[in-house]
This record gives sequence, structure tokens and C-alpha cells, in this order.
Amino acid sequence: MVEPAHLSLHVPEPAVRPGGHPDFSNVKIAKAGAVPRPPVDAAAEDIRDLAYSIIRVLNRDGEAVGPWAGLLTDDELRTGLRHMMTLRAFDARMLMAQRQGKTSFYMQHLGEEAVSCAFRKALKKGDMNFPTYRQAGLLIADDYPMVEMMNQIFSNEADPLRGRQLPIMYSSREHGFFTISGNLATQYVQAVGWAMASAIKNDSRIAAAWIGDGSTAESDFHSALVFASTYRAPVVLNVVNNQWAISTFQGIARGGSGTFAARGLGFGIPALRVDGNDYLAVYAVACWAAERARRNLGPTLVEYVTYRVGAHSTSDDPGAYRPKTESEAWPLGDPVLRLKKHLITRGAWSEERHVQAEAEIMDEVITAQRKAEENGTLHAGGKPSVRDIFEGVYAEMPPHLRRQRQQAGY
Ligand SMILES: Cc1ncc(C[n+]2csc(CCOP(=O)(O)OP(=O)(O)O)c2C)c(N)n1
Ligand SMILES: [Mg+2]
Repeated sequence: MVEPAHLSLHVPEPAVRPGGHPDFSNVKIAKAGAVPRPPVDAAAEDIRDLAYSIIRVLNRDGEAVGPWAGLLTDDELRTGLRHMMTLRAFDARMLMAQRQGKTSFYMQHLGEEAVSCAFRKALKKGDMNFPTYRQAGLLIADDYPMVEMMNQIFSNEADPLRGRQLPIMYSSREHGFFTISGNLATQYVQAVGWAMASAIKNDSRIAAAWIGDGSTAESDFHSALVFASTYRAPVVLNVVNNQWAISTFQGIARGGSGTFAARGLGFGIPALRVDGNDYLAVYAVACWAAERARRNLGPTLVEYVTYRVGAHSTSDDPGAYRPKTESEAWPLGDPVLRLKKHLITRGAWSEERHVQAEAEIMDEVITAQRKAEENGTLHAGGKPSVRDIFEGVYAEMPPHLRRQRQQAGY
């Protein structure tokens, strides 16, 4: 008789810890231009390979190659570069503002700018994103005023959300940006529900769900996939795999098996994996998935392979759990530098124009910040009224809240 095994749990560990040499040899990267572009009505089982590869357009020389290339004009690409640079400058200023005590909290996008900036360009007015805290590019690329974003971050008297949300948790119906919920993965069930409602009403608007690698471990992710696939909801299901969930590496939510995109295949949902640091590839894949939704062909799952270069938030220190040089070793490069190089290769940009644009953009951000600070910051100037705590939940305030408001003296 065979002796029973001494059972033990397998707890995945990242390949390297602080002090070690970063190693991304496990990230298999397809050559730019190598992955085919199927028709949007392809069946999930006919394009299984796309869930295991990485769709890339920009090659090492900065050229756009392959079947996913050729969708954007010089002007559109320059605008895309400007959006990403604006988001980066915005992050840098707000990070500093947090260190100066002007807000309690901030979360940056460093290295992930292409994902939300390029995705926004594939949507139309009326479509609805259900974002997490790491997609402010959806607002920037839709020309939402930076001053409004800063008013929210500073919780000042002009804060459109009246101090009732954590800083950076924006909301704008007008810009297709559903109020951010701190409870991760709720975005998935809500987006699918919204998309189903749009279809029930025979509307033409589509939804986009957003989630990070770590949060796919939540049951909401899986429930949303059941409903999206069963009812063929007009929704794009985005998974931003930036390799980390605070201090937890992506293998913890994935068990080292398959890919996040491949989760869609079990539900018969077409699934694609894309280089998240390649503005052109993100845009092309987003258009493909949005068109499927618009043509009533149902959901698409898209995994953006990227890397969180900065800390998770201003409350985090990544030096405690990953090598300091890991971001430099990330094999997919920097999205801003890659698009810049591509524009220069096309003869549509130059080093001088880039330096000038950087200065102009920083000026715009600083001007916006000055205006926002006139309305107050966390510890200085105007604040929303305490009265606002009681508003905005019920169409008609129930008697117990009215009583509480009176007791509070408002
Ligand atoms: C339901 C839920 N559980 C836990 C948290 C706490 N939390 C905030 S951010 C975060 C990590 C999320 O990582 P990931 O989904 O990979 O997104 P990323 O921050 O990398 O963009 C966690 C666990 C939360 N906000 N909501
Ligand atoms: Mg993550």
C-alpha cells in the first residue's frame, strides 16, 4: 500500500524578491505584427491562440507593423501622445501635492498610460465605463477638465462630489465615467448589468468593465462572465494585468496557469491579450472589441499586459516586496517613449517638439492646479458643507436623515 502523502498547500511566490535580479523570462512576447487580426464575428474557439499570445503593433525600431496597424493618422497619434504625457504630468503634480499635505491620498498610472488613454478613443459618446482608480486616462483623453479632477482630489468647495468620495474616485455621467467604487470587481457586475439594460432597451450604447489582475480573484468577476456570456451583453471586459496587486504578485490570482484572457474561453467569450504599453495595439484591440459589442455580437475579454512602475498608492512602498530595478527590466518598455519614437520614425515628431510639448503640458497642469487651489485644499480654504453628507442618496430625504442633519446643526 502506498503511504498517504503529507498534504501541503502550494503558495505561489514571485520569481524574485528585493535584492534579487529582476527576471521576466517567463513573459513570452510575440513579435510585433505576428498575431493575426480575425474578423470581429469570429467564434471564441476559433481564436483561442489570441488569449495566449500578445498582440503588438510597434516593433523595436518604432515602426507600426502587421494586421493591427494603420488605424490612426499622424494627428490622432500626436493627440494620443499628448494625452499620455498629460496624465503623466498630472500624476507627478498630484503626487507632490499629496506629499505637501494638500490631499490625503493619490494613485498614479506610471507605465500604464496607454491602456486608458487609447481605450477611450474606441468609445463613443453615451458609452459607459465602469472604471477602477487606475483609469483616469479615460477622463483626460475625453477632455474632462483637469481642474475638476483636482477639485475632487483636494476635497475643496468646488469638489463635484462634495467631499463624499476618496480622492481620485471621480464620477462623470457626461464623460461616460461611472462613479468609482473602492470595492473592486463590483465594476464587472455593474458594467454587465448596464450593458444588459442597454440591450433590453434596444439602445446602441455599450459598456466597458475594468478590473486589475488581482481583483479577478473576486467572485464578482466570474459572476459577471456568466451573465455576459449567457445573454451576450454588449460589453468590453477589460483586465489590466500590471503584474502586481499592491504587494501580491499576479500569480496569486492566476495560480500560474493559463492567462487572465484565457478565463474568458471557459465561458465561450472571445479573449485577446494585448501589449498594454503599445498605444496603437491597445487602440486596435479596443476598436475590435467595441465593434463586436456594437454589432450585437456580445462580450469580449481583453487582457492588457503591462507593468505598474510606481507604488500602488501613496500609502505603499514597493521596495519592501520587489526589486527596485524591476520596472527597468520590464520587457515591454515605456508607452510614452514608444509612441514618441514611432512618431519620430513617421517623420511626424521630433525631440525638440517633444521637449516643448512637455513644458507646455506641465504649464497647463500647473495652471489648472493653481485654479483648483483657489477653491481650497485638504487643510486650507473652502470645503463642502457638512450638509452635503446628507444629500445625493435619496431623491427625497427620509425623516431619519432630516433629523440627523438637524441634530448636526445643518
Ligand atoms: C473587494 C476589495 N477587496 C480588497 C480591496 C483592497 N485593495 C485595494 S487595491 C487592491 C489591489 C488590487 O490589485 P489589482 O486588482 O491588480 O489592481 P491594480 O491596483 O494593480 O491596478 C486591494 C486588494 C478592495 N479595494 N476591494
Ligand atoms: Mg494589478
